[in-house]
Amino acid sequence: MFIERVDIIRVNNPFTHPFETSFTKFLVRDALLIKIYSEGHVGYGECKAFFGPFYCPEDNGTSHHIIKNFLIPLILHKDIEGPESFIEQTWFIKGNNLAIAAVENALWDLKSKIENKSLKTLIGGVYDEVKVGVSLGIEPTLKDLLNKIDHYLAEGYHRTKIKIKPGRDLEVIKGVREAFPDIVLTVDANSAYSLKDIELFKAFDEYNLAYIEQPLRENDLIDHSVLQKAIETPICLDESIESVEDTRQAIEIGSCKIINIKSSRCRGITESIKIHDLCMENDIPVWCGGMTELGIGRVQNISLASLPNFKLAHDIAGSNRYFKEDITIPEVKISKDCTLIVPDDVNGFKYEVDEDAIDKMMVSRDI
Ligand code: OSB
Ligand code: MG
Repeated sequence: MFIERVDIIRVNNPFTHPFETSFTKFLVRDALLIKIYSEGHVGYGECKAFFGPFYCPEDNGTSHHIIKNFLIPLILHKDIEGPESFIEQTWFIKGNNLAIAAVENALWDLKSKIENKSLKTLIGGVYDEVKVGVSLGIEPTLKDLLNKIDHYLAEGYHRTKIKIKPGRDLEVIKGVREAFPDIVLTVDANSAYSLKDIELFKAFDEYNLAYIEQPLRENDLIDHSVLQKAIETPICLDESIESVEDTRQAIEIGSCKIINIKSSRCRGITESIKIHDLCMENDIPVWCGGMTELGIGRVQNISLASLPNFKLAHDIAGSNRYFKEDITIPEVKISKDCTLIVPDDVNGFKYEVDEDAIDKMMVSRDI
């Protein structure tokens, strides 16, 4: 594919309700979109970075810089084979996975359009629909959180995940469990704890959590292994897993029993498939994580989650979970039994990007 042009567009889309994690409180989804033009087609990618370096060291400023000054020069006015060969070319760049993934994702979209095959077909997906879970932020009071849980259970969400942080953990879990004794419940600490908190995590065992997501810091594979051996509840790694090598090490030393794959955190779909395959060989179920993305990223997540070892409910909600308006036609919408249909050339279902919606949300562009 000969790459004729690349645009970087920055958009802002307000959340309908503030989303608070252990690291910050989000009011607006500030995002970078990438458009890659080739042979009469446009491939779209969404950079999953945030306005600041909270979830990982990247933010939209650093991602923009890396995309513009290091990634675009690798492909612009060049004939490239596709997303996999692009990833090989990024070997010299340390970190900056979210920036790399944005371009890689756009190249998958371009490949899909040029070959007229769905992403599901290109990567060998097997599911026609995927199950949806909900991720709920830290709320001002327990009552607010219980109301939110009630609301999303009524919509049929298959798993309820609540964010925790030091000081807002055991009491919250206890309160939620008492109110909802039977729901599939998980917690996400976003790396806010250390092994000093081991007694706290032992206390979580009483509440029948399906897993604890990323309790310790991202680099603490060894400490996660110590923690996993001390508690019954499975650990699910998120931030710690950026590559198939991280995955191999985590599995070898028993740092987790489940992995959340975010293609953005792992440089894209190419590496995510390898992580998926290694987990499958080792009986480690995976699910698709989310970054409160807009429609472009959301739709690509749905396709990735069609691979066979994506066995648990995903953080790929309908767009209306976070936003009043989104940037795909149709909007990403959950079905009656709270699943999302995987776009596919077999069922003929596909999403288009809504350029007018992007125009309305645009705050700057670099073209
Ligand atoms: O750790 O999974 C996470 C949102 C922003 C940053 C990190 C995370 C999250 C979520 C929301 O939990 C997932 C979603 O619904 O997109
Ligand atoms: Mg997480």
